[in-house]
Amino acid sequence: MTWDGLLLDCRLATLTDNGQPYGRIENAALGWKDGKITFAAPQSQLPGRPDALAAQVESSGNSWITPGLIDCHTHLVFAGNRANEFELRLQGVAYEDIARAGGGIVSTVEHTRAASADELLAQSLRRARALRSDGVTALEIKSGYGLDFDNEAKMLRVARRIGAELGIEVRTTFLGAHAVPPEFAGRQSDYVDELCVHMLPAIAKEHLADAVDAFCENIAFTPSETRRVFETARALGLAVKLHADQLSDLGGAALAAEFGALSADHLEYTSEAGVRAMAVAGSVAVMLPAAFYTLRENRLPPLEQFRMHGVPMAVASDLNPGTSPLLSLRHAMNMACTLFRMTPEEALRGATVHAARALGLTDRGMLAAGQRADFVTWDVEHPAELCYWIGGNLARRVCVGGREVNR
Ligand code: DI6
Ligand code: FE
Repeated sequence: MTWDGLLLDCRLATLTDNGQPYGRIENAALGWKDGKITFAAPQSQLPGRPDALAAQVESSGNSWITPGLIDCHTHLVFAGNRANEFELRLQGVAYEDIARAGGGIVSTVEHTRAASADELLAQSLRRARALRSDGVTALEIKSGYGLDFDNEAKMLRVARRIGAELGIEVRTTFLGAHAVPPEFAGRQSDYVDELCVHMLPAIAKEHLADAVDAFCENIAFTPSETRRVFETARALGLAVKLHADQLSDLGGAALAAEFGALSADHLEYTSEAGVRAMAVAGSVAVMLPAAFYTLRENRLPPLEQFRMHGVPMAVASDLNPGTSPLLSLRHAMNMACTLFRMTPEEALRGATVHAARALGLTDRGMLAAGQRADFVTWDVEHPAELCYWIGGNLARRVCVGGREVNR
């Protein structure tokens, strides 16, 4: 039983429920083989001499090590950007007026449709690299700026290529129900037909998406349209998740729960009934504080109720060109603490073990034997620093399956 690698002299934030803050183990060792963790425990419990146990043995110099960070909600594949709208909004132009003048999501749709797959990949890779450089080893990427089959498929294929190119895990989500494309203007229900009758079955047939999402909101799709999308997804055997209750309470959280959603995301306006329904369904509540920040919202998601009812909370970047041009998951964790009053430990669980659950992944998010050897060595003296420092780059070494990916 020779392991591929063994790190000695570690401080592990395992995020397991071992009774210690952060699932901490000091004076620890971390071993792996074939991409999976074989040992994550006190060094004194190693079953032999280090050099007899592993092909490569190294001291981490008492570094803190966490599971690889997982960004469970991004829209990072898109072309162009909306810095011009940022300037307009700062001059007092309303978001709705920008959208009416052909800006907003529709302007990103135009740019994304016009871009070749290679251009889209080049632009999106830069953002994915930024996330990876500060500790992200797995991420979700949504479509939703193509809004016809060919362009949605192009986005999802580009998303998968990002994973292959960067050596990280990418989970894809079909978000055809993000906005109504210009060619269906004024015919929203025809577009929902198109989604359910043609696009979703074709996406499923080509195995392009791991899950299906919708933007359920007054300015987007109604609860009954969302229900149709979810029923179609269920019939095709695809998991669902939902942009729910971000700007108003349409009962999105409860609707997601009714379909056994992996997660419901945003949730600023979620009622206690919605929270209870999520608890029963086991759906994860994904906090997206950077969108809250960018839109200068003031209604906080019901965190105390999530805690009380035992709904696991994740934290994600929501990286998108309109409401969250954020290139750091760690920065989202900082905002989750400062704006939403999550504890640093909750935020770190939210970007590891709970984020994994929001993606339906059970083989990562913790440092424990049998989990994937996705881990990050950090330049910090305490894990709370991962949420405390704003900006900068604290990840020293980002490893996926035991292999360093950010050299
Ligand atoms: N919620 C949002 O806030 C964004 N999409 C979504 O579903 C906005 C995306 C954009 O403006 O491009
Ligand atoms: Fe989003």
